Order: sequence, then C-alpha cells, then structure tokens
Amino acid sequence: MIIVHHLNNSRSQRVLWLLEELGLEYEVKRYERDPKTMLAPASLRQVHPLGKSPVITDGDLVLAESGAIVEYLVDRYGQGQLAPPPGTPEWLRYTYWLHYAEGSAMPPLLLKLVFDRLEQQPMLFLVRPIARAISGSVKLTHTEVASKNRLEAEHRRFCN
Ligand SMILES: N[C@@H](CCC(=O)N[C@@H](CS)C(=O)NCC(=O)O)C(=O)O
Repeated sequence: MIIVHHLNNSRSQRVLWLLEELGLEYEVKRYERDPKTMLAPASLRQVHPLGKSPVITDGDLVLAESGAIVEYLVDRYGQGQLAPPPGTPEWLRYTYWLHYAEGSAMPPLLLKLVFDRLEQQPMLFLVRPIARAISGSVKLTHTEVASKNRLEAEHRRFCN
C-alpha cells in the first residue's frame, strides 16, 4: 500500500492529485506545520532525513521530492497513462515542464511568500519602512518581474 506523508498546505497536493488521476489506492498520514515557524514536525524526519513533505512509502521504498515521486508513480503504475513515450519530442516537453515546476517556477513563488510574510511581521515602527524597501526590491528583481518575464517567454516558446 502506498502511504503519502502529507503536510498541510504543501506540495504533497501534487502527489494526492496524481494518485487520484491514476485511480490508485493509498493511505494518507497527516502532519501539521508549526503554526509559528510553518516548519514540518520532527516526526517527518523519522520517515525521510530531508524532513519535508511530500514523502511516500511503497513497501520498502521511501521516496521524497515531489518530482521524483511523480516520475516513480507514473512509471510504476501509470501503464502508459499521463506520460508520452520516452524518446519522443512530447516526452522531452513533459520532462521539461515536470522539472520546471520545482526548478524555475517555485523559487520566485517561495521568495514572494517569505517576503510577503516578513512584511506582515510585528516590528519596530522605524524599522518597518527599511524592511519594506528591502523586501520590495527583492520581490521586484527576483519574483514579480523575473517570474513574469520567464513565464511569458516559456509560453511564447511552447504554447504558440
Ligand atoms: N523540492 C521538494 C520541496 C519539499 C518542501 O520544501 N516541502 C515543504 C512543503 S511544500 C515542507 O515540507 N516544508 C516544511 C519544512 O521545510 O519544514 C519537493 O518538491 O518535494
């Protein structure tokens, strides 16, 4: 039986979505983030040393990294569904987008999340404008403009 070690509000959704698409049976073991730090509980580290979610177990196999889990499940249980045949141009494109999600799309989104949170934190009145200026500058160069330009370029290349 496949067990999904699922953290609330996490990329584990990618895995649950895929399992539903493939119509597979699975169990969900739930973990809750620390409400202050938003980090995963230490118990997740006992499943996999990365200590992050998602992790799946399937018999003796313990696998982390959502992209690797997606590849494993499609390869092991997909029976040709959801992935094009290896070696074809469609397969290259599939691999590209699979890795794009974590490799290029997620870092700017995560930076934005972190800096948005930082701006909401309680801080001294005098410090707030400085924190906002730094945060605004990072978001502008590393999140909004960067991710918008990148996405537009990707879409022009692949979707026309
Ligand atoms: N690249 C990893 C990222 C794993 C990751 O950062 N998971 C987050 C949830 S989306 C997590 O466990 N955060 C809690 C923590 O870092 O303690 C993947 O795609 O699985």
